[in-house]
Amino acid sequence: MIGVSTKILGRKIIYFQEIDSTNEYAKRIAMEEEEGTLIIADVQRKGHGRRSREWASPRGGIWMSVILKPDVHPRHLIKIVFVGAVGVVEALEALGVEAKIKWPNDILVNGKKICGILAEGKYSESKVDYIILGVGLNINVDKDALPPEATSLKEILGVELPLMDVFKVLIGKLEHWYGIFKRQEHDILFNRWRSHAILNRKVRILSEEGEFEGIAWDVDEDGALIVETPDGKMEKVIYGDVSLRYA
Ligand code: BT5
Repeated sequence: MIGVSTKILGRKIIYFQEIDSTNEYAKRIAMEEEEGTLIIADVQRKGHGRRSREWASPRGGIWMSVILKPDVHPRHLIKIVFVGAVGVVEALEALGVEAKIKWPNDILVNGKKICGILAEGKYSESKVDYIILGVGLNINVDKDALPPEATSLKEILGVELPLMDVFKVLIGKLEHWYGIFKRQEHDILFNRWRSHAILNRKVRILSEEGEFEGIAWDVDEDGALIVETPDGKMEKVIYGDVSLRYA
């Protein structure tokens, strides 16, 4: 039994030593489960990111997904990834590690990715069935088990941390920011996000429609990235199948 002090997140915890993917499992059971049910595994055999990109999930990380059922209009669901990002950054801050958010879903320390967030939902035009907030955080993971552009808390701190301690801090922060989201205090969420995000930077956006360069200035109230192109036009880039590189 894992003792947690959160009220919603993790009120039911389903733990696996090994699983295909906690997000996939969460999607399979989401309709029958109450809000807050959390799936966590020591190892994922088929952890994934956006567009089925592989997510390395060996022993030593937190690989978890939480089922959420907010009573909000589906257009707000995009903001769940911002809840995840701010929660993770604050959890790392509580452990003495300064992290930055790279829009839309990467958390970096010293320019290297320590965490990825994946929100996947089921909803109609007017109603949310569920949204799964998936978080993959590298804690005691050895460097050689990760892609070269990744890092872990172990690499940064030089010591291993008890996974359970990090987990408890993390879900406390996620619950706090999920409460703010549910109360529709979106300004508070975005302002906090901005204070940790890498903005005012030259970026290159890659999407299926092509590539363009510009300066990332801000996010709008829907979480779209506002990029100024070299001819002075402001383009809005929507979280989806895009990737962003710092130019
Ligand atoms: C993400 O995707 O960053 C979201 C990853 C979400 C993982 C969690 S773990 C629990 C839950 N269950 C799942 O199956 N998924 C979620 P994306 O933006 O598409 O980035 C993927 C890219 O990150 C890969 O192509 C690699 O370059 C890099 N990568 C893969 N594994 C990594 C790791 N462990 N740490 C850092 N970077 C990694």
